[in-house]
Amino acid sequence: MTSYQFPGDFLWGAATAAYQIEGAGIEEGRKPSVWDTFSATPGRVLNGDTGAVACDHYHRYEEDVQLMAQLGIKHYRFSIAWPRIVPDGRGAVNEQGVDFYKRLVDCLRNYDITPHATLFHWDSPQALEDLYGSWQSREMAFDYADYVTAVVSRLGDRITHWMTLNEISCFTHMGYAVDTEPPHAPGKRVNSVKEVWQTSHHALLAHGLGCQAIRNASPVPCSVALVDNLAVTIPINESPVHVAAAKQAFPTCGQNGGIIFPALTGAYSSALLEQLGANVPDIQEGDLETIHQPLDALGFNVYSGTYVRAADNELGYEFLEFPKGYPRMHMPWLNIVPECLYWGIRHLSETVGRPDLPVLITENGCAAQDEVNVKGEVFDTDRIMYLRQHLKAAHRAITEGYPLKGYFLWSLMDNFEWAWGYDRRFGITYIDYATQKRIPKASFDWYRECIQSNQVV
Ligand code: GCO
Repeated sequence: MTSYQFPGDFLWGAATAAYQIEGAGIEEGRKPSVWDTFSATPGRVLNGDTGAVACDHYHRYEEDVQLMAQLGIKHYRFSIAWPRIVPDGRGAVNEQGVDFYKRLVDCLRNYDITPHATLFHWDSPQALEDLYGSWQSREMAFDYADYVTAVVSRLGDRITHWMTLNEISCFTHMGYAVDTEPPHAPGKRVNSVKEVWQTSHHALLAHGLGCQAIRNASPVPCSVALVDNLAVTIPINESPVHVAAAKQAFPTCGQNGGIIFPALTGAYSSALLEQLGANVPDIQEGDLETIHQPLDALGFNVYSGTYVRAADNELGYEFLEFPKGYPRMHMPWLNIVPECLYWGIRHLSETVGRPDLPVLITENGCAAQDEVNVKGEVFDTDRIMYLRQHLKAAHRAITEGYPLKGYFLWSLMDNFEWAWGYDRRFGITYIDYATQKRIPKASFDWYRECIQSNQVV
């Protein structure tokens, strides 16, 4: 019998992000982010939903921290909203915004829950979009670093686990797409593939400068991580030829070669550079050194993967389409491929070449079509199925010696799912948005049980 027992020091947590849960859009000095503008623009977000109220976490954080305590997590990943701290993007600091995070973190610590703060989860100040087009400008990286200094010098006595940026590919490549409608803020279409890669290059620079800013501003030693949603290539079966094909395909899958490679190795992958040709972004002297900062961990957000097989072609591999009817959760891209978690970690070690770097799963979870039954309960057995399979893949990674140290479930509660608004629920706690009532789902109880027994149940 296999027991899916985890190591004694494994970190169990849950994750959220500011714009998705806080609400209080214009309160206490906060000014609009690009997501406020984007969601207020007709046709951008499903049903015209916005994050103006969201889960009203800004006012209900104590109740939400109690929920975390009930769940038994000892680690909580949340994000800090740049437009709360530096409402104009640069310049004056809004101390009232800082105070909110002081209250939140003090409350977490009262319950013995360690805060892990993401410094940027997509809600950049609208003022900087108006000033210079956000990530289109190199200046964004420097303004970000100043904002980071403002945060860490004020909260560094309370927070020692920092994450710089969340999913660079999403807020750059999905926000400025060239030939498809950008589904994410700022929703601006640029003219060339090169310009898109320029936005992610600026974000990488922000990450590098941000790491330096954190270490300079922190009053105590702290841990610094990047959070990336690397695209995971999965061998159609684990015979050596397909494993080799999955490794070969990894740098050109998604944006891997131009994001995770420079961040963790100091160079864009040569396979990607070759593919991009004239569309390689402008890289100034010293940029790659700045981007390639020492990290204490890599945060890995993982939901799905792409199957690959060995092929008799120039590349030696081919990406496989999902067949019609492949099982998926409640998003078009959420194909159920639980091995993605294992293979992503293995690629970080073997393909990117960083077996030394501790990995935290900073997001894993799924949307389901949750319904509250007549007894007021939510039986999301589909979500439990999804999560259980992914935790088994996590267990496999640890058993084989890969440096996986913790897991943050996405998400603690239903929230504003970006362009999908409130239509898609990723929480293990149901939110009744009309009343703001929190209803723990069956998956909440399941996860509590896993945490308590330190194994997959
Ligand atoms: C991320 C996303 C989250 C999403 C989640 C589900 O960091 O991956 O930004 O905020 O809500 O991934 O799509």
